[in-house]
Amino acid sequence: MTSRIEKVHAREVFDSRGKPTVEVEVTCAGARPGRAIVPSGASTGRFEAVELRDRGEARLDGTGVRQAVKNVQTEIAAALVGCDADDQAEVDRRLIELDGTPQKSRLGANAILGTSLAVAYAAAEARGFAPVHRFREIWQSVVGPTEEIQDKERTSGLGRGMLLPLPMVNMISGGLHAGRQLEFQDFLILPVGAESYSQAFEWIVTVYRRLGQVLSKRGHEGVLVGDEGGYGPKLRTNEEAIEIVVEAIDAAGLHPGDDVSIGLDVASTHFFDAANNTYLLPSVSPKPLVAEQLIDLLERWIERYPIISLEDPLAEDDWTGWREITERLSGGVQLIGDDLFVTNQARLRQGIEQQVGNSVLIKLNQIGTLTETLETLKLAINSGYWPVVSARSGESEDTTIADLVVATGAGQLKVGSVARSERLAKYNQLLRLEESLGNDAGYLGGEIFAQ
Ligand code: 2PG
Ligand code: MG
Repeated sequence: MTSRIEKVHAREVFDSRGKPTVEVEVTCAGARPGRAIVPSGASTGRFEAVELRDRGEARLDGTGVRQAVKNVQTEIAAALVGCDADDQAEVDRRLIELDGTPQKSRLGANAILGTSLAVAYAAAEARGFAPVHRFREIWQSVVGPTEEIQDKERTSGLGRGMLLPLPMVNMISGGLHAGRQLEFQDFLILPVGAESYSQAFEWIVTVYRRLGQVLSKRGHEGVLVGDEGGYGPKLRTNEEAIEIVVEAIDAAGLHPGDDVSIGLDVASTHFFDAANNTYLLPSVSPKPLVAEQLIDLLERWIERYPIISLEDPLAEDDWTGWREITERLSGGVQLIGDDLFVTNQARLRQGIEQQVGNSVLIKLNQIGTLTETLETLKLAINSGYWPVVSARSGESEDTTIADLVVATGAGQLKVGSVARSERLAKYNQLLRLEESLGNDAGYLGGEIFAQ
């Protein structure tokens, strides 16, 4: 055994919203510790793995994670010390078994994920690997020696070699990330015409700057930002936000559609009235909308604006609405399930069987271990569903998703905007990887959507 786990340690640290979160350090014999920090969502899906917080305690309004930290230091450490950090699948299997609940609520998905990732980093340290190469090895072991990646038309080219991702970047924030100024959560851009990751990123930064100027010129706040660094202006309607982003793309000297397209995270679960099966969008209509009307509205916008990606256009429980939108729009638009699939293989499989969506957001902490995350990613690619690796709205200096998206060749990454260092930590790591990997990593960019 080259990477025997000697020590498992955890501490409470703080995320980009000043909320406590779990950091885990795992040390293999004779090596430096591997370390990971767990992210945290605000617009969480009901079916996500459970974040353990010290509810009921006065300290930090009950948001502390001391119990989760303690779980790592006691039960989890006892189960893992002596194990081989090179066997990620076995480590994750043990963690799942030790917890014993369907949503990892006993030990906490934060305790479990922090450990799972720190083990991967510890194995990298033990063998002197850069994290991206360790993640690559783990991905290959999930995919199998026979390269069980199937050539599905939509996802051909994904999941094989290493790839720098096409970034999907938040420009304007609404919903729960910006004090509910707008009902929709993210107004994003996808620099589909760029030829490399670094060019894509430069375009994004230019559009972001122009957007600030356009907002100020129109009399809006062009400086204040939401949880993910996107602007958080007080606009009247969701459509106004789209118009302003298009104007900013133009102002950057880029062509809306050919160079830079638009994506929306509708995050509709948060304005869905489950009792009546309706969507509450006061800025669009004083009367609640049924799914069909919301789809009509989105379809009109797709005709009017260069929108190529819609995330959670319908709520996490609205399978009927999801089926309808997939039937109507999946030919030309990426339909991403976030709250719907929660990186969960069983839910994604249900979606594939029912022909719901054509893309899945991949968030490590929605499911709680590295291996399960990669299993879901593999299922997506093999089923012709575009994977989009994603950060959470609460993040840290941890750069795991940057290394992971490159190592797996998943193709797309959603991190938030280009202001605020917990986001830039990832974008900058990608610049480093682009440089250090050179020809070992490709870039498909907007070609991903050519299939
Ligand atoms: C989302 C994410 C990231 P949160 O909904 O896609 O933008 O938000 O982490 O709050 O769930
Ligand atoms: Mg989302």
